[in-house]
Amino acid sequence: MENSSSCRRHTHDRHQTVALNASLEEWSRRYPGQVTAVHDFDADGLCAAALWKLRLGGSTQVVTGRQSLPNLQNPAQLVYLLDLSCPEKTFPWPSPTVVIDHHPLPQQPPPNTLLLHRHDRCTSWLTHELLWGEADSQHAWIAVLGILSDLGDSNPSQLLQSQLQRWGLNPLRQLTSLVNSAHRAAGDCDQALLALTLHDSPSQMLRSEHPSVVYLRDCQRKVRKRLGQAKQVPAVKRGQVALVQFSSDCPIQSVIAQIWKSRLADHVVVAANCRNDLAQVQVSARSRGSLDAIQILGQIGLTVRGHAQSAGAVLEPSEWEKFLEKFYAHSHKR
Ligand SMILES: [Mn+2]
Repeated sequence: MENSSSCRRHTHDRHQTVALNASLEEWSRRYPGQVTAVHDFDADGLCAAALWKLRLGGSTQVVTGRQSLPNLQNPAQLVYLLDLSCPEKTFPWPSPTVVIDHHPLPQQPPPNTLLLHRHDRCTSWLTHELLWGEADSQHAWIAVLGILSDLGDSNPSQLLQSQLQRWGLNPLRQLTSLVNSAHRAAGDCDQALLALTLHDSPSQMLRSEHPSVVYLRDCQRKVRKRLGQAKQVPAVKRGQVALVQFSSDCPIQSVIAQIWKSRLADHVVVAANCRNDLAQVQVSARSRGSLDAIQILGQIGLTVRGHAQSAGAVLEPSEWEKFLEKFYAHSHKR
């Protein structure tokens, strides 16, 4: 094992992309063997994986829960970790690892890790820049689906604006929803990855009758039905927190949180999906303006991870019950 000084970190410098590119090239030369990508399940993670696969052609593995990284059966010579943060101290595989990501950095990254990090990008955008160059490539539309999913349509990104002009907002939005429907329906995310790598343009993918796209449309119908049910549930407001609690077999809590966030400017929205099928509670928190969801929820005993305005957690039902007690107790003090 190499010591932690072999971990190279590039962030916040002036020529970020150039520096990141140079280190990636160096690492690719140093480890010319098989590559594997371990990636997130949402549109950003899937689009990053598609851009990676189109460029490097290795095997991919989606992580279905964000709680832990998988044990790889046959670790490649070089592993890429896409859109999944970088863990503290170790990976569950021995291989050197390239992390392409935009989440907060760990205090102590594992040894032999190359961190390609920018907090002002999403992962699909950064992956496109690193593997396909800064100009729009033929696959730029794939990167843009990740931007729409993670950063929205008003980000000043050149890449986003030029692709919006070329394809229009609606088709790109429809595809973003289609790609996200795989995990929201608790379905097979590899179908979304396959669909992204098989089609040459947004219009081609939208019109496609390929089984992967047909599958995604089925997922989308299921998600719409479940969302229609969960949208009926009212929010309970206490202090600065608005709680929406429901039970669904589809992990749609982030969509519900997003919907409520747009209605409630002065509250941290907590959407909690009591997954009876998994015996866990999946929590998604969203906030606007200067409201720091991580901090505000921390004060009432709910630890969520992620960004200040977009965070989440998975709890055991007993932990959730404890939080509910604090949530209601907290309100009496006000
Ligand atoms: Mn992301």
